[in-house]
Amino acid sequence: MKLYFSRNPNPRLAVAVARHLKAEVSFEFASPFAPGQAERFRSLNPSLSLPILAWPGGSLWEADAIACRLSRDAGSNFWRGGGDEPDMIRWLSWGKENFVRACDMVHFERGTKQRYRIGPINAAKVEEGLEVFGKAAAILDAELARRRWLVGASVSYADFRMATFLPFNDVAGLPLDDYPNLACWYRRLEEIDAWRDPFTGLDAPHLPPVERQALPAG
Ligand SMILES: N[C@@H](CCC(=O)N[C@@H](CS)C(=O)NCC(=O)O)C(=O)O
Repeated sequence: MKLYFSRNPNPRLAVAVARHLKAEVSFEFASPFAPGQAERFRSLNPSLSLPILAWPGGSLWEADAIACRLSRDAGSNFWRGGGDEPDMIRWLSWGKENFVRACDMVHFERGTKQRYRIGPINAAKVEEGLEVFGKAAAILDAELARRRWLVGASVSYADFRMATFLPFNDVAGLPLDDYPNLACWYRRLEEIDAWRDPFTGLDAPHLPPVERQALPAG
């Protein structure tokens, strides 16, 4: 199987999962939105977004689905099964609507839009994102005061998914350190090689830089 990826947040997440699980996949950098590339990828994912997992005669897109597939293939409980599965699904579902969405909103304005020169930062959108972030981060911080990981006693896909945008916080500037338990949890994640540097040894161009003046102050 082949995992098509870029260095952007959701494909980064899928690469980190594959590496954490030591999945039997090959990795190929892709750029389906680049001129001339769409036709090659449309049959693999009609929306053209990454990550995409492909094999002769089939494909799967969406980082969550790919994580589920790779975890099953590896015989791992990284994607929780059994009694822990509802708890994991709870965090995936809540995260997408709350914490991950908030991180995405702010990162899109301060990161993606600036990298790809698709418009000035919309301050109202950043404010809105920071407000959602504040509420969600407080909930996670209280939860992580009582536990090291979101589900059970070891890291799971719920932790990786929740953290999708945090490796990009140099440009997003989310106030993670205002939430000490959350910040501690993220430091624990960064101790995992596959999370900290999923792209080691892979051939993939770096993301376009964000101009200094677009970075959050401080
Ligand atoms: N819901 C999708 C989101 C996928 C997505 O938004 N992918 C973006 C990167 S974060 C993309 O394909 N960007 C073009 C690229 O990276 O070349 C998932 O979880 O996989």
